[in-house]
Amino acid sequence: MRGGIFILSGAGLSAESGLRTFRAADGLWEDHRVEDVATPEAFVRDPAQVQRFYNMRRAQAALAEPNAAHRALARLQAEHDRPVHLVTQNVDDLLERAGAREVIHMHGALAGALCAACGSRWPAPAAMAVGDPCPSCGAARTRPDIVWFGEIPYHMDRIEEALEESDLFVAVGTSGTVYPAAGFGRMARALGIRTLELNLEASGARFDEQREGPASAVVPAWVA
Ligand code: BJW
Repeated sequence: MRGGIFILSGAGLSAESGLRTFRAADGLWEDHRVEDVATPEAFVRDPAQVQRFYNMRRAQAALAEPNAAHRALARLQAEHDRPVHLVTQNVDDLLERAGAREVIHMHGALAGALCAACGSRWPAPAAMAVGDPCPSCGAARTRPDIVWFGEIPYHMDRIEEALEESDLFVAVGTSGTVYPAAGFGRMARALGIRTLELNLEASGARFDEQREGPASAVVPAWVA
């Protein structure tokens, strides 16, 4: 049965909590593009650099606080009488720290470590090091539990089900440049679902309605 709300968030949701977006002018990390550090190939080429990138991101996320947009989405999920599916491309835990439940992290989580040998997962230490052994199998092939370019995003079946039971699709703070998330709006329209974009600046993708402004203003105003 339809009636739910599907909310897809991106880096713009956490920008006002002090976490950088990827494709803004300030989106470079030590002069590297995200495409150069967030790939399996980069991890093979220079694992220490990739671990440094994610250790830095963990440190930044630990210092960040949820902003008014995270809190508004958590409140909407708690108070709405139909399901509110929070699907995020973000790897921080600011929605959870704002009180949200069941956040679907399609690109993984900074808080997780993953064994490339046996696939087991465990909480990542604040600083992962190259060659840290996997607690389950002992292999020294541990990595951040993050979906890099060329890898299949997590929870795709759940995401598809959530979309099919929704009648409103809302994209918050995402540039719509990275697939498959970039295709969710089009999928929603094909299913006859109304689409809304909340972004600092319209992304250029087609939506039924667009509201421009910082997430900390436009999200609470929409939820109210
Ligand atoms: C504000 C704001 C404020 C600012 N308030 N708003 C050619 C064609 C089509 C596809 C491909 C292709 N070549 C390769 C691909 C596939 C590839 C892809 O899409 N590449 C594109 C670059 C072309 N995708 C993949 O490889 C994915 N896997 C895949 O496709 O597998 C195949 C498959 C899928 C499904 C089923 C079966 C098979 C994997 C993608 C993994 C993405 N990983 C990253 C990094 C890891 C996570 C991390 O380290 O954090 O994820 S890349 C990076 O981009 C990160 C983000 O989650 C993702 C999206 O970025 P986001 O969130 O939109 O951020 P920005 O910076 O782009 O935009 C910020 C927005 O906020 C802007 O709009 C601002 O206006 C706004 N904003 N301040 C409100 N205050």
